[in-house]
Amino acid sequence: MSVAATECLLRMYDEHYELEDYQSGVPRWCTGCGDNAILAAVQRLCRDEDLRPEKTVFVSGIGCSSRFPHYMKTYGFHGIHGRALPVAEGIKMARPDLNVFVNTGDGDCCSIGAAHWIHAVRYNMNLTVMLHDNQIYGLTKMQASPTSPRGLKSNTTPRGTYLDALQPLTVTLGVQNVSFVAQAVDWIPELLYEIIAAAFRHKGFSFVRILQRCPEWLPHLYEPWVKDPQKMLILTHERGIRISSSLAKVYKNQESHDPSNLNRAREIASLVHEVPVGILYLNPDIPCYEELRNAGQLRSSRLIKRGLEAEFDKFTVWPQRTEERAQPRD
Ligand SMILES: Cc1ncc(C[n+]2csc(CCOP(=O)(O)OP(=O)(O)O)c2C)c(N)n1
Ligand code: SF4
Ligand SMILES: [Mg+2]
Repeated sequence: MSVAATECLLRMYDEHYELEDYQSGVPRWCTGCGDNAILAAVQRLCRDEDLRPEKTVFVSGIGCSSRFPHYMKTYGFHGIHGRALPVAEGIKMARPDLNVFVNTGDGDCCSIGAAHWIHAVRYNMNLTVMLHDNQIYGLTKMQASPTSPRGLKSNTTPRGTYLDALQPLTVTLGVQNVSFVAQAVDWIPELLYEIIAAAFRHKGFSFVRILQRCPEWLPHLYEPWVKDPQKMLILTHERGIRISSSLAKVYKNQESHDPSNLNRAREIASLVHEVPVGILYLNPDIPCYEELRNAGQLRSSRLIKRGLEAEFDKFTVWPQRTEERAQPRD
């Protein structure tokens, strides 16, 4: 065998990864927590896409769901509550070549991090964002979040919440430059995987809201939809996702939805009793901010040094030359 062929085979071997190559530690989530299903789907996706671990970053804020980066054998940043998105944007700006994923909770994204969320949609950077929506603050032991249903009793709302829940899908669909919005549920692994995979393949800010069960604090929250498949509305389309025939026999309530139809996407996002699952909206033509700004231009150490020196020079007060000072005045 020629040297070139051997090298080629070695490279192929090197660049093929197994599930174990992405698995790190033993997740500390409760038994039955939907975060486990999301982790399994993401590890499969990394394996199937052969993502190089050293070229992949998971960024999170604070919360149960935000422990996600600890369980991925890639780069990771378990950040500050509400700040996952700006950190991820900074990483993408400096290193547009990396695969950047964000895992954020409903408190993390829709409460303390809400301003970052809105602007991140508008900036449309190429990130894959998973909103783990258990409709509660899980880590801090059951406080109401903006997505909690009206009337929910919690530690901070002992008489029940007074307001209707904020709807992450309709909010995201209302922001300028929105380019990808989908919804998944942790209890249909096949679609969870397909939807996260489509989000990853989309170039732009891919926002996936995942209905995530928290058996510890809200064990019955999603029960009506888990128990009755007819309450789910599966969105299928050649430009969206397709479902297997075996799944189609169980989830018969389907709609062929063209994800380029923004108005229909908004109507679907506003449905009250049915839970839509699939891709609501997709627009591949929105430019990514990192490309508009030529991100990554300061990556080489030589260029970084030159850039820093140019910045510092702006503030330098040059000392007068000795000979100029020595000149007697007339
Ligand atoms: C600045 C700041 N404020 C508040 C907290 C306390 N805190 C930690 S996690 C959390 C909410 C987590 O809820 P969510 O984002 O929904 O994640 P989950 O635990 O449900 O996955 C809060 C309020 C904090 N760590 N930092
Ligand atoms: S408290 Fe809820 S969200 Fe947190 S790990 Fe347990 S089940 Fe999951
Ligand atoms: Mg939560």
